[in-house]
Amino acid sequence: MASPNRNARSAVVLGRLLGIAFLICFGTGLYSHLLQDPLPGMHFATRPVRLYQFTQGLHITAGIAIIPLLLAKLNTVMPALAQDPPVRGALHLLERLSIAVFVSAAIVQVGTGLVNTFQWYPWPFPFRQVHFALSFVLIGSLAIHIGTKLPIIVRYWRARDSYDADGRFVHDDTVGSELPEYHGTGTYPRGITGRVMRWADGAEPRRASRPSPSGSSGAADGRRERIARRGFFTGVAAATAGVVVLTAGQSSKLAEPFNVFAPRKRGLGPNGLPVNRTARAAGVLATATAADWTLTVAGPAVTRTFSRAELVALGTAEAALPISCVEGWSQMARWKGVRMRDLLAAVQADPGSHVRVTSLERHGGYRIMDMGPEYASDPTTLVALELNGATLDLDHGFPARIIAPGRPGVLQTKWIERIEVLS
Ligand SMILES: Nc1nc2c(c(=O)[nH]1)N[C@H]1C(S)=C(S)[C@@H](COP(=O)(O)O)O[C@H]1N2
Ligand SMILES: [Mo]
Repeated sequence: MASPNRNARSAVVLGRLLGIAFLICFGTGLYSHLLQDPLPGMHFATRPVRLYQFTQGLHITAGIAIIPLLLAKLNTVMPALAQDPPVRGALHLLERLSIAVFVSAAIVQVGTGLVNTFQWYPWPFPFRQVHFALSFVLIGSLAIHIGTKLPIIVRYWRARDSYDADGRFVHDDTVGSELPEYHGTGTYPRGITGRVMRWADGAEPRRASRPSPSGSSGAADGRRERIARRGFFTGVAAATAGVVVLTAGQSSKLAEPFNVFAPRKRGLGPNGLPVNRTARAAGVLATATAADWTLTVAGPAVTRTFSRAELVALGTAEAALPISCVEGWSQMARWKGVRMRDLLAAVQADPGSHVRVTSLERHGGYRIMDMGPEYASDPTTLVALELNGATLDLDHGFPARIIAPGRPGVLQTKWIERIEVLS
């Protein structure tokens, strides 16, 4: 009986799924990156307000699904990795190099990304920049890989061309570098003991299933092969669905009851919302609780300062907006405060301005945040003072924080002290 998964058709089926997952990750990742580092003149959608919750949830979920799919794919093509001779010409070298680059980049990308969702950054380099650069290495080597494998992909794209009437996998020896077929027990070409994978050679019949080594009937052999294949793919599907369902609860309410693996749980934390960095960790305990705290709003001509009591008197606007962290957790919340555009009007600035917000935090990448006019003028963009019906907790940004629609959590600046109109 042939191996259930060590054939070109299985490699193509898994490759398709991986290709989709990598493209989802690339697209949603690019979107997330540009939201945080926009190119000049870029404008972003502010509706639906949960847009980023959706795209980033997709990013993390597809990234997690890649893990079992990649393991299954590596298992499927394992014999080809140990092939002999290792290189059979220039095109083959390119093909093998692109796979080596792709697999190692994928392991680093998915591994560091996964660790990152647990808010753990144990490396000395800036995660986002490295993740961004590596994504182009990944997509580039993936494109080369797909290009060099195109004949096999086309040939085995549809199931009905890959199996004979008995359900046995059918080899096509016209395809040059395809996977060897499982062929009994013995030694790998490179001296690895195990099941022998023989390379298709001219002696084998074209477009015909191999005769059964056990001598059993084709139909019985085909049935066993089908059952084994089904077992393999059911296992892969269960593993993939398992990791997705057991973590998606951090960004989707639907999957919430099954959230076993994801680091953040809904509804836990002050004001019923998880905290990403506490006031203590941010070093703002003293400045955020100081009685003389004020918010400065600097317009092109007029600058005003507001005490918290003055803001509370103005702060009657409400909005339902999620915190959607780049690390994959999201949660909807009810906010109350002063509209950004009303504060801009108070200093005679155009509501369609670029705005820079500064936090009380002295260090780190969250200290300064810029927002474009699409956010500054949006009626749901608030300087928030209340969260879920109570005063904003110190860990959620007291005395005041920013909340805006459709933006990553990193841009929802806490413990703010200054709003500056840029243009
Ligand atoms: N000043 C400041 N603002 C910040 C942060 C921070 O560390 N410092 N963390 C950001 C991140 S990464 C997220 S996800 C949200 C989380 O808000 P929460 O802790 O109120 O849930 O706050 C954002 N605002
Ligand atoms: Mo975050």
